[in-house]
Amino acid sequence: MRNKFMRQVFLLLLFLSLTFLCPPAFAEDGYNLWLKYQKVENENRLQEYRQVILSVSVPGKSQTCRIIRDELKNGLRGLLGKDIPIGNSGEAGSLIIGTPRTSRAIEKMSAGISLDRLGKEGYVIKATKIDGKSVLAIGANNDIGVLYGTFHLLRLLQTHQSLAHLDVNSNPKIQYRILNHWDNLDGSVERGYAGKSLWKWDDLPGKIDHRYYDYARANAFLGINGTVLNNVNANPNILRPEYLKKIAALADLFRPYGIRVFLSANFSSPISAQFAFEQNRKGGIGTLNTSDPLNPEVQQWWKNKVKEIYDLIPDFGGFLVKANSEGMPGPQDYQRTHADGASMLAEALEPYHGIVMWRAFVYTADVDADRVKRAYKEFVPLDGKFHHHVFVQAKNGPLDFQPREPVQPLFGAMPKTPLMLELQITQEYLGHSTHLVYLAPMWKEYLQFDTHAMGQGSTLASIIDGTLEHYPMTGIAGVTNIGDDRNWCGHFFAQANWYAYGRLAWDHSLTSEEIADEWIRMSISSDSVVVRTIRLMMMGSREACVNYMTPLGLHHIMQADFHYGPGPQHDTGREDWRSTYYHRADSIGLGFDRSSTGSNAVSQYCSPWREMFDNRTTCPEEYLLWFHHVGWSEPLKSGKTLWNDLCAKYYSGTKYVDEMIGAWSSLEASVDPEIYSHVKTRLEQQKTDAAIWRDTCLKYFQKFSKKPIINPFSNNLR
Ligand code: GCV
Repeated sequence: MRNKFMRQVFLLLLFLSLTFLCPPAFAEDGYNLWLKYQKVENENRLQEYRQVILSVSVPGKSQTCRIIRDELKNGLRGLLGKDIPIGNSGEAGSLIIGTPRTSRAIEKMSAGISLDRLGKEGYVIKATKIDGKSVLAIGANNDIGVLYGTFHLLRLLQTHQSLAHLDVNSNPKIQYRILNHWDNLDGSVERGYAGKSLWKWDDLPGKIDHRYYDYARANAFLGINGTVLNNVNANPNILRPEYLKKIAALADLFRPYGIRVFLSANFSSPISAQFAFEQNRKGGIGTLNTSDPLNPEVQQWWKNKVKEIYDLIPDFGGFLVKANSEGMPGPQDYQRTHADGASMLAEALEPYHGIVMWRAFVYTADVDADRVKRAYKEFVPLDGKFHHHVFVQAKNGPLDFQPREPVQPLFGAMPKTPLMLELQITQEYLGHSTHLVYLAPMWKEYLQFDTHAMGQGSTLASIIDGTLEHYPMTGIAGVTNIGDDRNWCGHFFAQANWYAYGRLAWDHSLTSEEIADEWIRMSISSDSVVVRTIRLMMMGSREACVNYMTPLGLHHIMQADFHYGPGPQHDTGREDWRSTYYHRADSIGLGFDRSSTGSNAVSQYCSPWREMFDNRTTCPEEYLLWFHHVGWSEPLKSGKTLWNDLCAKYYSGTKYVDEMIGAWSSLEASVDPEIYSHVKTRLEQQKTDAAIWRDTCLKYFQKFSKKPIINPFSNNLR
């Protein structure tokens, strides 16, 4: 009896110790993003790392240095499976990390290599000898560069790269690498599909959610150095003193991670609520009855507000503004130009080195009958008229973050105004957080697009990184997909898009495949079959999405407002929000004629694109129905008629989703079970949705083409 009891106690103790002392190696809910620091499975690599990293020296007293020490302590313990001594003084260590000011060893190393060209944020990582001792050194001019270098090293370890002969020199290609949150003050997120806003306004500034630190770590890992906290459809209350205190608490927290805080500002902020009420319009938070940018009282109001902000947040980044767009107020309400409005704000910010990011997402109907021409027509005449602290921030395409659109022709057409590229990480038009769509290939398509603005080689990347037109400041913005869901992004694979945005913002020359590999290895597994299978799934996923939603240049044929499912027949009343306005299906054919005999949107592009887009036979087929109204029976490059090719594209899109399901299923035994079933469930929904897209669109267009729907993969006629 006693023995039985003792055995039970022993078993219970064993169970408790196994459960609590050795938690499962991989209990995966997606929270840890790319900061998992799993123990290196490859035994040879593990031994190499253990031999190279015997001890670490990170001298320096700043908060950033403390963060580096903590991150390394955690990271190395996880990756190397043991504690590595980490010192904060002296030079003893086989891994030495610092600036010439904090570390004599780094100072000595920097005598041999110049750190000057690394600027404020760059770093070197070098296997070298200092005082005759072999060391691995991470050096930079500033602590923040050192933090970025440390994360680079942690990425190398997490992806099992060799440290032998390491000689890395890294510098961001773009200066402002910013996230745009479309988060509202009530906690909702416009176009957010991952829960509510991260920012718990009611709790701030007193209560700091630990998640803010992890947000900062994840972003610093990527080199993201700015965050716009609130929606561009800005609530003026964000500039009230009580909110500024909350924002200052976040700014203090983000600062040591190199992240500056920016705010979306409502152009009507200076207007009093009472006046607005009397005028039956939306009010501001001021005392004035105008927000005319040329009015001295308005100018002074902004100067005062800016001073108030900088008193609380000395490194405040500046304002993002959506003006005279989708009902937002702006300078045109007073017959002033976008340049007048942006420059007035920039003047207020200039003494503090703040900037204005003025959005070019405008489409006032009376500018042109064709919506996609409007931003160009409004902004190009203003080139050279903006204050030098203003960016014009433009979306990648001229319409609105469609699965595919041609490049926004503003890029290359405003050489005197720094243009900031706005990408959308959240999948507003690409299946929200239900569809697996890896966006890096899409972003690369834009970045590599040769605008020919200054002859061959004038890529979009060279415009936004300033090498082509020598912009004095350069920037990129990504509308985030982050919310308070436990896994941050809703779909586990949507984390890859946040990751890819950050990596491309730092270095747009990275390939989509390289970025996918890094992400898979850090987030899922380093097993070569797993990596290859998932990389293949990811790489074709965006093209598949284009094919099952909007192939051959179709656009904006989704459900009104929700923008999730198909709505080729949708009619919201306003002409340029109707699907039929964009696809123009009729008995003759399909597509919007934007050629020189149509709306002439082609004229906004540089030669030779202008001529190529204009000509039905030279227009790249991925943009065919964007630029041309094509007859149902006209032949395409495939040899098929437009109608048959359209059917084939829709079917190939849905087939790809089937293939992704097959590929993912083959990995069931190799990936974490929670991740496996989370993704599997979403892929099944994607399959259903893709088929709905295909069938709804083809059946709708069939009413015009009067031709049978052909599935080229089964030869069924429908
Ligand atoms: C923030 C599209 C979206 C809107 C968004 C707008 C913009 O129209 O549907 O939700 O508003 O773009 O970028 O300003």
